[in-house]
Amino acid sequence: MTKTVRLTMAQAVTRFLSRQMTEIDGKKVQIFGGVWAIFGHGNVAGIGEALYQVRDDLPTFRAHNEQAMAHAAIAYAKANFRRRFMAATSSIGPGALNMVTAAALAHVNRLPVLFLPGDVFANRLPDPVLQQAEDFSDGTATVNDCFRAVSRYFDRITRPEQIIPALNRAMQVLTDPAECGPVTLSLCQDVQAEAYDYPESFFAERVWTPRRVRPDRQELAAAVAALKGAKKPLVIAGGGVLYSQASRELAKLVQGAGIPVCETQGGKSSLPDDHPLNMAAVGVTGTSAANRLAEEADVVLAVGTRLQDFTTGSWALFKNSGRTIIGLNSQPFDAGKHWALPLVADAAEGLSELTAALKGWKAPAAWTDNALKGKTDWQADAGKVTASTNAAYPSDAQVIGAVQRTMGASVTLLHAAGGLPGELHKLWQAGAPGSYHAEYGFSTMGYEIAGGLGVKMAKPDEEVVVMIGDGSYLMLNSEIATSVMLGLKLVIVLLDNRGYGCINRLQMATGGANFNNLLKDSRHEILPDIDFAAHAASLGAISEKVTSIAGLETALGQAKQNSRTTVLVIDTDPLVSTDAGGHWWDVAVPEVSSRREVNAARKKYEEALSERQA
Ligand SMILES: Cc1ncc(C[n+]2csc(CCOP(=O)(O)OP(=O)(O)O)c2C)c(N)n1
Ligand SMILES: [Mg+2]
Repeated sequence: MTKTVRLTMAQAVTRFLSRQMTEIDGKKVQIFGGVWAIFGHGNVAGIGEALYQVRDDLPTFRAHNEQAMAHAAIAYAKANFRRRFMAATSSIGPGALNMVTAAALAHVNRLPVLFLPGDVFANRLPDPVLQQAEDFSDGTATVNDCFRAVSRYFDRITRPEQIIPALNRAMQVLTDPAECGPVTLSLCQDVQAEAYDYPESFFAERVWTPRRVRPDRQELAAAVAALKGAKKPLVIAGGGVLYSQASRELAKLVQGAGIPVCETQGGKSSLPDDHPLNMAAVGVTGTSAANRLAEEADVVLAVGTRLQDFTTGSWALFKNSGRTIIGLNSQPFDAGKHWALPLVADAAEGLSELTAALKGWKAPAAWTDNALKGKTDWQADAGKVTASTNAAYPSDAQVIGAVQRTMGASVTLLHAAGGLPGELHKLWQAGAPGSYHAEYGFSTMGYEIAGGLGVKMAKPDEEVVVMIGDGSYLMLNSEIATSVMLGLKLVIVLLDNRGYGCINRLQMATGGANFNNLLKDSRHEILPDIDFAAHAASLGAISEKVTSIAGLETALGQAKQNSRTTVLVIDTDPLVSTDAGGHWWDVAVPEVSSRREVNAARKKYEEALSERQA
């Protein structure tokens, strides 16, 4: 007879989660690093009580905002190269929906996270319960259906035994490199508390190791033939290189064949910035070194990238009309994009097999030498814009220079939205794989601080530096208090340009009037003068407003010594961004307007559109 144990559905969930394992560097560890939770009536009695039962095996962390706690969970998974992840549980209604944006963030970035929002009563007897939205025509609809569009797997648990196949499926999705993304198990409040005789075997320890798919023979042969015929080959390294931890295999291939590499936002730090063949950032926020090559490349080996518009310059960057793209990706959806020759495989496996098959083949030396020279030219340009200054309002690039000089390349640098992603993509000199943590798939304002917290949980011994604009800071800063509470130190550099600087610049570039972006251009009775240092101090951080680049460097030196989260605030110039490098980006400009500036921008826009090769 099957041995069973009588547990509530919620108790079964937490017990199951605590027994899922993985292996890192030959050591067995829990695959769930913990559960983030904010309780309400939809989860406190069910999941809340069940988390208490396992608190010594599976830690629970409390946050101040459900979106932020999900950000922390997602960043934790990314910093662990998807090898370990977390769950996040909320009440029903607003608590649950606060996590929907984060679910989309994880979906876009292909990152694993388990959402456990509470849901309405499956028995429907007390309806409508507090925070229940009633659908007039569909009795099965609840607000948690919003998660469907942004989950790789969504399920609503309306009977306690449904959790058995649902958690099996959840683990498959969370650990599959191709399918990987958010899983939402929407847990009806009454069912969380219902008991069932679960088979003991359901709670057996399981060890999940990442699947490394090897290439199909025909696809490999086609890719090798294309590369061997290349005169101007280029590798684009995307986030998949990091997720697969394939940096060594990438270096081996490109060093052997003399192929220059460029990196997407997600793929930056695949090779260290000082690797001679690393042309660094590609695309809209790319370096001149990378973009020059991208324009001419005849064979583009795109590894682990979604080929998002920032990478392809909205498909106007790759100008060689005879070009072939090889899509090396674990996900066929990505591998075959834009008529690429698909090479469906794990990045490390695919790169190794390409290296073996290309043995002895080298790209024309003139192409490789040209790349090396382009890199030197770019480094000279980058050095100019990041140099120190006495200006009252330094540029983002000058602040980046100060952070780089003081903190070095051994820190993990995190950012997500505003003007910083573009500047950091070009200018940050990354060190080890994963030391550059950009959330630029969804570019979610407010990811930064909570994301930094998740990274620090994954890498407690490393210095985690968060760079953030005033807009992002004001959108979501509450987890500064959590970082202090948990003793997880962050160094946060806040660039205050008094508004949405990058969108203001985009508005001007598309012919718009300065309107509703910078605070001064927005409807106001009193122009805000926000004391960010005082705000951060009120949340428990050490904080300081610095007035110069030199002052920032001194304060950063001190921040390294601090054991508590430190927030350094500096006023910056909202109008300046780095001209060097870069590429056109498709942002639709109005076809008719009464504004002369818009009409001029539209003309330029139409010219740029004609460059696109769809
Ligand atoms: C949640 C969210 N809302 C809106 C946007 C669009 N957006 C991108 S950057 C930006 C302004 C960011 O301001 P700030 O953080 O101060 O950075 P800055 O542009 O000034 O460098 C806005 C509104 C976004 N990316 N995310
Ligand atoms: Mg700003």
